[in-house]
Amino acid sequence: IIGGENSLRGGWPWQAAIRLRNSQGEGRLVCGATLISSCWVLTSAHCFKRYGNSTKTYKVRVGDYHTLVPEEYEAEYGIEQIVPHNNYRPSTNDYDLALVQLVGHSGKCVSFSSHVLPACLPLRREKVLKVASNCFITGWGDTGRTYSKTLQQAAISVLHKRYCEERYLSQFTSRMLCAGNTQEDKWVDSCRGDSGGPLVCERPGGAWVVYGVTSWGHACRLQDSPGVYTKVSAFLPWIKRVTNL
Ligand code: 4AZ
Repeated sequence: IIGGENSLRGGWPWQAAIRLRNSQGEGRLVCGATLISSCWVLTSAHCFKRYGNSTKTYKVRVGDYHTLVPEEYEAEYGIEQIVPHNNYRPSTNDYDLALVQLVGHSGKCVSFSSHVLPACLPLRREKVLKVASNCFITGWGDTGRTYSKTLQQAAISVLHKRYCEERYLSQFTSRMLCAGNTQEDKWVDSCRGDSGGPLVCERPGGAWVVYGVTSWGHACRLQDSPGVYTKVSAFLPWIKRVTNL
């Protein structure tokens, strides 16, 4: 996250991380993800481009804040199944969404706690610009110098789609959200390593809804190059079909 700040421990309890299983001890960060139920996380399909679709390659960590310090709420799960969207093609950014099922039994995988909870899904075709305010992106990705060891957060504005259409032309589709911060003095963006993680907003009433999944952009720090997020509200029938939620 560029232009962010340290989050509070437990402040974003649906934030998950997809990490490599078998590399030198720690297992490096591959992508962010969002817990949407006990056994499913939402992430972007392009997260599996580099290391492939084999479940054995990865693990999913929940409840984390500092990546190098073992913490009370943090836990890791194996992966039962990786389901990238069928229409995703690695050569474009459209349909950049995947569901990851965790290993568990009889519908229970992650145990929820104060620091580990799912985010709400949006309603079908829900318009984030109409209903939501107070939006944030979160992740352990590039801060401009290095990946962050602590979970970063940044307030971000969902922008009118025209803003991205003008800059990204036909690469920007109806299955994407455009977000950034247009203040001249403070540029906020997601970056390498944040992909797959959430763009959440608070609905009136207080529910936190995952409207976007961090997907792509021209750069992380260029003023005027907003970030592009997969629009979750365009994929609800698919999410329900795959997860049976
Ligand atoms: C990336 O390389 C990446 N600012 C993620 C998000 C954005 C750009 C690049 C959007 O994973």
